[in-house]
Amino acid sequence: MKRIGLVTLAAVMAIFLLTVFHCPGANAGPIKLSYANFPPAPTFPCVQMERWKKEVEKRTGGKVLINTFPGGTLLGAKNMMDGVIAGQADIGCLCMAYQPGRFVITNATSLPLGIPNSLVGSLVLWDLYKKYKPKAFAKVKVLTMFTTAPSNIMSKIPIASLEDIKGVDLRASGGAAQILKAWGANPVGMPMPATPEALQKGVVKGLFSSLDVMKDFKFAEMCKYVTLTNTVVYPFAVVMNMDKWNSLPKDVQKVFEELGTQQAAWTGTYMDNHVRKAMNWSKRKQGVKVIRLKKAEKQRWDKLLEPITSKWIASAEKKGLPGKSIVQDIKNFTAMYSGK
Ligand code: 3IO
Repeated sequence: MKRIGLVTLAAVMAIFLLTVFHCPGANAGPIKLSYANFPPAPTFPCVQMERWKKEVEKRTGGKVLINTFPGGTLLGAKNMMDGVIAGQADIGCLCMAYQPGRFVITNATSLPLGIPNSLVGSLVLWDLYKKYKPKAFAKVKVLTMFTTAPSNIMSKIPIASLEDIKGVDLRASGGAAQILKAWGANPVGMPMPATPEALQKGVVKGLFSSLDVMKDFKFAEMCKYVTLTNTVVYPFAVVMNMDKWNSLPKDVQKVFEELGTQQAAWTGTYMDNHVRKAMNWSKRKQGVKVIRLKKAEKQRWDKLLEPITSKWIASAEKKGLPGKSIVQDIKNFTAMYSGK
């Protein structure tokens, strides 16, 4: 009798343990997802990441927990896409300008087409992605996209004319680098997190990007001049490992899907406000001088950008892409979201 009781007890315990540890859903904890980002925590790609994390955790009622990795601690600027595809991180945020040949369609938002701010840029980019579903993203689930505010020149030396900018080493990537080249500067390509050291060592005399970085990377301490050009944005994507995405319950997928457009708009609005704050701080606390190009000078600068878009269309069509309609769509979406 005693032996049968022990055997029964052991069997009951075995069934209990199997149920607890092998039946997903019965007693499974929250779904944990890692989210990698390349720049430091205080910068806008990471600020939007923390906001997305908070929204997801709230909207799923704690069913999903997001573990964030800012500052390139899990994946860096250039291996973000491949790292997410390989599953080294579940989610990753990347700047498409760092691999211009890889993200041809979405990088067309970096053509000089007059995107006026980050909110409009982000909505335009997200619509462009949804319309064309570029092959470059076939292996991942795209959660959202957004752009920076338009780029301006931040430099250690004052730049007020084409003569001033000629041959000057300035850091920029992707489409923004093409703009600098057209103006006669010497564009030096590198991801944003490498820029503080390049400025410190004097490898570059400045950079061409959105002005949030004057404060968030403290560039105002080294770059005492800002030449306003408000030309071209940098496009970003947040991508998720496809198998991980497919493993998510339907209700969680729905929360992520609903956040796509909302997150693009939130990030755009955050960026536009933050650029204003960063410039107020730069002027008041860092004595940064803002240079506005004289009207005739601005016309010379604009003129040099004219061939860029038609050249891009020709090269896109050569690759079998509908270059002309991509550009037209960016213009139309921009007019629509600018209220024109
Ligand atoms: C950017 C990248 C990382 C952190 C803050 C940032 N603000 C603007 C950018 C745009 C960008 O990727 C670049 O390289 O200029």
